[in-house]
Amino acid sequence: MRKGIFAVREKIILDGLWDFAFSEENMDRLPENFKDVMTVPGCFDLMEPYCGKRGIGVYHRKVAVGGLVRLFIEGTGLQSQVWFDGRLIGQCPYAYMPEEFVFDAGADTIHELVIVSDNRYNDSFHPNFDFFGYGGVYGTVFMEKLPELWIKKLFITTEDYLAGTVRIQSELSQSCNANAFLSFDGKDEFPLEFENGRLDITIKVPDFKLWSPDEPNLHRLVLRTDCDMRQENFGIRHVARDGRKILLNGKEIKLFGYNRHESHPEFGAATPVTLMAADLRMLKKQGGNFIRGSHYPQRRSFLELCDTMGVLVWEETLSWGTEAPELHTPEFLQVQKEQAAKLTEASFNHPSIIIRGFMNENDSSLPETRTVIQEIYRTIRSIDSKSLISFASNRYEKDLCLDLVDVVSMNPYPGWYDASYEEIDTVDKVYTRLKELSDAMPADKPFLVTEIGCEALYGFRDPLNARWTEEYQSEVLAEVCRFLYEDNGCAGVSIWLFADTRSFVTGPQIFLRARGFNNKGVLDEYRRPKQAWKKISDILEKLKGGQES
Ligand code: ADA
Repeated sequence: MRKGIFAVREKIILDGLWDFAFSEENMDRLPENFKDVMTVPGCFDLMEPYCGKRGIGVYHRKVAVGGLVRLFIEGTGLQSQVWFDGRLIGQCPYAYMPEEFVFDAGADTIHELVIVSDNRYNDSFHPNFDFFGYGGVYGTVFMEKLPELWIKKLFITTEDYLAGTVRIQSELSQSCNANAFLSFDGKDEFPLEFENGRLDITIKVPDFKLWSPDEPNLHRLVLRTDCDMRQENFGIRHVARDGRKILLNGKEIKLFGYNRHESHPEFGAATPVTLMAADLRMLKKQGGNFIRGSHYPQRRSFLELCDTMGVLVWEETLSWGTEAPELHTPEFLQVQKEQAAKLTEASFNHPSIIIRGFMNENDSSLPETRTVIQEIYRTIRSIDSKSLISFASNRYEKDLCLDLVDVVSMNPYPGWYDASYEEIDTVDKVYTRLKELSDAMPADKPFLVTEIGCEALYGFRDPLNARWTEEYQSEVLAEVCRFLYEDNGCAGVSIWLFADTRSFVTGPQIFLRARGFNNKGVLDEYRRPKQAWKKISDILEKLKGGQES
């Protein structure tokens, strides 16, 4: 046991002002002159004179670096290319997906880094998606200088939460033997050995504490070799299912929270970390514990906040309402599998992620969809042996794929998409429909209502309490809470939607989306609470009072 001097990787933060050029046409080659500047992170299509335009935004900056480097990009949209000194380094094919590139940056001097962000729709981001497709660089960008032999992978899994043991899987960049040292929370180091570039051990964390939403205790692991060091925060926690229940650390937990888009009218998908933190603080203060990260990879900074603040997360791949024949093509499956694998690896060590999701509202009422779901499930499971896996369905009783996943998740909209000429409102249908749906679902799996809600325009109050009023939304969501907290075999609800979110601004669906926003937020897009926010807060407060007494 000893303590040593660490070889810390030199990190170069690349956020800030970049040169910028834009074209609505394809480009034959990268521009040589940049007449404009743009901030990173940032969405160029929210900045004049590019507001709402679709085309190619080229970001350029100089960087003083040399040797082997790792470039990290926290997410871009809708797809991007990365160039270094005029050489194509790699692609960011999927919006929101964090990407990393390892390459030789050459001599230690000034180099040119370019991110080409194309915000035109593509095969994995269609114009009918009910959330705006932003261009630009959504999150932080940095480079790290790597030693020749570097620690490539570091996965930490809770093995036994009662004993505080974790499995550590690590890989070096080369298949060789190497001495290593491991320490937890700055305490004594343990000597270890990589054999043929790999390490796979199970070890007890000294003085361990469990992670949970109420007590989000994190541990810090440092793994170092003679020439490299990696540090990771992790939490010791156990997620399981027992019949209809979700268990966290052996105890039943009911999930309550919201679907949340990484979106703000002025920042688009490049929301500042302060806004993310403010959102999560509102959720926690209300009494919620769960966010469904709809409908794409979450920013690493968001997951770090959830780990630290104690919020449970469903993370999912990018896709929205895919139907046959696209759903059954080998290309679509390949893209989903690639996304699922990348995402599972990228967010592996975040204790906040308890459910890994994929393919929102695909047509799972078709028998041919079974293989698609099976293959994506297997892809995730081959990397992550512990998390619960699910997809959110809008096929309800007709779904043919529910036996293939760990958690059954449904997006019903009683009270909204069931309008009739006879009634101003259908609030009375909400509880009964949810009960009916719950009763029809398999008894041996947790059942989640992953979406439910209705549109309300901020500030619109009306004595008729009709659809689009704050009053109507408030009444519907009160019924949803009643359903969740009465014993109906429902393990959790994520209300659609946390905050109003920019959606279609073109196309035939704009008539469904007043102002070009999905207005089902319980907060508006600037996070101003609608009536329902207070109503839900009061309900949760009362329940808490009831539990304590
Ligand atoms: C679906 C979809 C959401 C949103 C919602 C709505 O359930 O998953 O992204 O479009 O409907 O508001 O209609």
